Amino acid sequence: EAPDSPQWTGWPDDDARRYRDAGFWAGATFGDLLRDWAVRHGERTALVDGDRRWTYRQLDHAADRIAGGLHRLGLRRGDRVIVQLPNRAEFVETWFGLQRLGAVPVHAMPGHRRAEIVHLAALSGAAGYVVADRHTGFDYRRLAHEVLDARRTADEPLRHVVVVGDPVDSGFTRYAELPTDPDGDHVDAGPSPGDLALLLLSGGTTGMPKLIPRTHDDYAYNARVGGEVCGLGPDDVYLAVLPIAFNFTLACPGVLGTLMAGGTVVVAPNPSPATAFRLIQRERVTFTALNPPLVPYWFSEYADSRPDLSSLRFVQVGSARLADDLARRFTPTLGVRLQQVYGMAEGLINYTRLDDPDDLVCTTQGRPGSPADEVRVVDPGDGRPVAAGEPGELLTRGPYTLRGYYRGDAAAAASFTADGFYRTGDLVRQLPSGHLNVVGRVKDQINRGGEKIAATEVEGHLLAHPAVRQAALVGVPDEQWGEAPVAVLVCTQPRPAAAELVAFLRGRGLATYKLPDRVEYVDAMPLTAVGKIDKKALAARLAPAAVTTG
Ligand code: J2J
Repeated sequence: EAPDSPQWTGWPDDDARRYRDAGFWAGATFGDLLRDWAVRHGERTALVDGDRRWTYRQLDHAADRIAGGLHRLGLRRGDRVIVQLPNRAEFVETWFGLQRLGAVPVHAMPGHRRAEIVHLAALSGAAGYVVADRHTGFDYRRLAHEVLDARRTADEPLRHVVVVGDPVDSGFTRYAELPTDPDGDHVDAGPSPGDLALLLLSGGTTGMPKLIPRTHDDYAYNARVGGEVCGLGPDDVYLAVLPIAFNFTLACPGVLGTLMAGGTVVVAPNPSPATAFRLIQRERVTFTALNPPLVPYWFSEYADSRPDLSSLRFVQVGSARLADDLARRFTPTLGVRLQQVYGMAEGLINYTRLDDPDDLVCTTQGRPGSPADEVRVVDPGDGRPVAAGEPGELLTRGPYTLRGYYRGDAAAAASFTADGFYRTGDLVRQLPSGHLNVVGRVKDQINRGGEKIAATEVEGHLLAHPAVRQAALVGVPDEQWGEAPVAVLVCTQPRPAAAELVAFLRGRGLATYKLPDRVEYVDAMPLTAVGKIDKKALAARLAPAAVTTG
């Protein structure tokens, strides 16, 4: 699909021209880029997964093989393909194979279940689904069957499921046995740099999660900016600890930024610090990215096992607010420089710089990566700029920030100002240096240690229970996660037990991380002046010591 296709709103011509003229948009697709890297770095190691290693040339060949195989299967340029794989090399192969074909990966997370995948399939109109056989005790082939069934009579049904590993008797295509495409006829139909390259999942604010359209041009720039900020070169080795489909891990600068620099990507099979430390030592890893809940685990595992972390140049921490105290203890404890990253799948990525003074690194969430990133801090009520240094909602626009969601509705359009700024829903304070301090949120979202939960989505599922009259999902401070979801309910008598409600949500196919940690029952919800459930009041009531009424 071209950027101006009715599926999504691209950048206005003037801006697009500006971004191209300035060289931000380099005019290459990811398929082209991988070919170029293979020419330049052919025999260098691109990718490491356990004992398996890929040179750049081998990764390039793998992308051709996957593109050809998916093409023979019947997938075409522009088709959307849900990719739900753990941190394995096959994610990278598949991703570049899809890029070369011009098909569009839809980035699901390993934790997503029926509710999320069916929604993603419907919203994207996905024709394909690539899954692992099993991972962390969960059978993705069963999930694929459920999704296939749910989409059978849809206008845009799911047509192909590919299983990395063993499809057993599922009838799905085995990844290792994708058909070969000797003619290479997929190559003729390659995508253009302005085409849709991937769909990222939004954390969601209202209703169900939205899809974020990213083009080859804008996403490649996203990765390049990160690489420049971090000073990446061919000697860098990136360890993918967080889910590889996450924007942070893939492109900030992550996997793509590292490959762009001619470096090596190592995938961690699980996020434990013990695994990370083993791989850092074995592969001489130079940087990685973590979420805040992992930080205390790194501290304690480091104290226990005293690994050699001397190869690490820096560690990025982002996706939720890192407590100042943990930030300050980071370098003294691990002997490694810290970089805070405040980003969003919608675009803008802020980084503290590697040569920033300690105080900025420990107390801010960085500043925009690109000189072309525009930021405004406004009063969320009237949209007027706040006084310098005062908290307000962050609005942003730029060469890698979306201008509209994929197949977005009117509610989705409300996420943008008339002049194309994206409303982040985050409350920030901007320092004279340009660094941002994330101080809160105006969006109805809970950030569980980096995993985003759209309150309305879970509330919708709770309201489907026959005994639930009113439901509010509220974030409360949590020692381990920073914030955890609590369900506040008005129920009919006899009210259902918390365990029953959680089982009910699971039964509806909801990802585990969205399940409330606690259920509170009230007789009536506190209301705002306009009659909406007053979540601020609920949160205040729940935060200090939980008071249960009703
Ligand atoms: C406070 N809140 C933060 C931070 C994100 C890099 C890093 C993160 C993401 C990401 C990403 C935060 N302190 N350091 O995509 O490439 C919250 C904000 C933001 C939302 C975006 C990347 N870093 N956040 O987390 O799309 O509320 O992207 O708007 O998942 O996470 O969430 P998401």
